[in-house]
Amino acid sequence: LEKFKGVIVAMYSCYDASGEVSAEAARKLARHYANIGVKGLYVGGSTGEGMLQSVDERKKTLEAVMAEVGGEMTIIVHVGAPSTRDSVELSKHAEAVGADAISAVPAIYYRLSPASVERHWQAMIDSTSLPFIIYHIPQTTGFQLSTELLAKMAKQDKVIGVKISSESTFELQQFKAAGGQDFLVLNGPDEQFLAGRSMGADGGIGGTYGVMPELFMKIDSCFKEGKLDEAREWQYKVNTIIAALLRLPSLYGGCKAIMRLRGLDIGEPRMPILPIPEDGMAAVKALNDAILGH
Ligand code: NGF
Repeated sequence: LEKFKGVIVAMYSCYDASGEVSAEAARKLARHYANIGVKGLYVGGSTGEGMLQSVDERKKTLEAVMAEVGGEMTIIVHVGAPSTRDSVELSKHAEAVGADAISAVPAIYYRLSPASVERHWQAMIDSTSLPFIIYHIPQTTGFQLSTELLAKMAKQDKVIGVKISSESTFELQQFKAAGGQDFLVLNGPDEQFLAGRSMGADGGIGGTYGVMPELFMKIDSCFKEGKLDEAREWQYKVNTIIAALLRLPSLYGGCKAIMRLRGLDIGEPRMPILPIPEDGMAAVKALNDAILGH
């Protein structure tokens, strides 16, 4: 399970100037992270706008990533979709192209019972031989995963962990305990990376990592070496940046604008997620300078 621990970047969506998925941009972005020494990528999650893309677009993005860094980085694919049918298709595709694991949120829009969510996840799990990572993000899905359901799912060898994007380190610790031995817990809120690690998370998956992976890798290495004061200092610096990113018209629009300033044009976010307007670019430039200054 070592390959799933540490800093995993939730990859941004990659579009061309007309807003179509760009395999070329996805390859360049994946290569950029591989060159920095990032361990893995989470493809098609919240940050990757998987829910705003068609099944074919999601496949195209993953194929580009695998062609560029497959075998070199750990690739976790978010296959969650509103329907079980699409999620299963994406799961099978992830296995066919050689991804390392699949992961999914509960089905969205309908208010589903725990039994329904369990069947939804189980269909994906049964459709491949890949490891499965539960994605818990109740603030967007509305589904509150119980420790009972988590423990039940975790009894299967294929269910190796949970990515927890709720903001409670108590819940994180309870999930870790409920998952049993060797069950992975991956921290979701980037603002709490160090807090999550301190409460038992084996690593993290995050959307702001993409503009400052080195800083999260620094926090992680300080934590592993027991340098907690230093780790906290880095987390404080990171949090100042995240707070500014969250003040922009959109977080992903801001992150993508930062990547563009660095010569990596991966397009704008897809509507309804807003791009950064021209008069917001001064703030983005200042943020980019602040990140590069660390
Ligand atoms: O988007 C949220 C919702 N959280 C993300 C992350 O948990 C989602 C987090 O990086 C993710 O990794 C993915 O699937 O792409 C935040 O954007 C960050 O902490 C800033 O608040 O809360």
